[in-house]
Amino acid sequence: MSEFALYGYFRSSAAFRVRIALNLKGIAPELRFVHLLKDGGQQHTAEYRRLNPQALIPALVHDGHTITQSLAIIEYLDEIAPAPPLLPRDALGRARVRSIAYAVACDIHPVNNLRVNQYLKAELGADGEAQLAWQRHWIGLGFAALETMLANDPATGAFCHGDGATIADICLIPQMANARRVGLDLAPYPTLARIEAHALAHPAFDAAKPASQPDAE
Ligand SMILES: N[C@@H](CCC(=O)N[C@@H](CS)C(=O)NCC(=O)O)C(=O)O
Repeated sequence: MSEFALYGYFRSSAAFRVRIALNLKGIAPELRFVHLLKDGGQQHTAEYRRLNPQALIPALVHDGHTITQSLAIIEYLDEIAPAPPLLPRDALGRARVRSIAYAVACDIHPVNNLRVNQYLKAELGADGEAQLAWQRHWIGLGFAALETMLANDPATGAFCHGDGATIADICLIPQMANARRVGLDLAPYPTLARIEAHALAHPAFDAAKPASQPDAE
């Protein structure tokens, strides 16, 4: 029998992505908690760095093999457990879904990460409000583009691409949670908000929410 262990933190949106994918696939991993703030950040311990030299979560261990990077983990899960599929069958559909997912995972999320905020504070003197303004700026810029991409495309359905959940939704919904946490006004993004409401009605998304995790504070 396969064994999975997920290293995560309730508030991490990258771990949130992997939790959604695991739930959609019906895989219940052992949960191992890495507190990103306690003890100077448990992601920096030598023990965790042996798993992920990037000192970032999530990491998934499957039968002794460690995988890092949420999208690599999610595509791996999609390959070993193909139902339900998290990518469309057609090449153009897959490209569209990846464009949406990467807009979040490669362009919005990295500049708002904890270590970026810590650098802004320690090296550039940005206080709490300045950090929030930074995050709202970069999320808003990315969301404006995503709103245009999704609102004007007939391929958009109840989810980002048609009526089934894909990696686009898996990236978007955790980023919406981050946007709320930093107080971004979501009124300019009605399509994103509609997709979020639809996704969160799905048990796989709902159960993956930060507040529902055993390590939630
Ligand atoms: N591209 C990575 C991003 C991982 C990432 O940035 N994780 C954050 C939590 S959402 C983290 O571990 N931050 C710790 C830090 O910044 O020190 C992925 O998709 O897995």
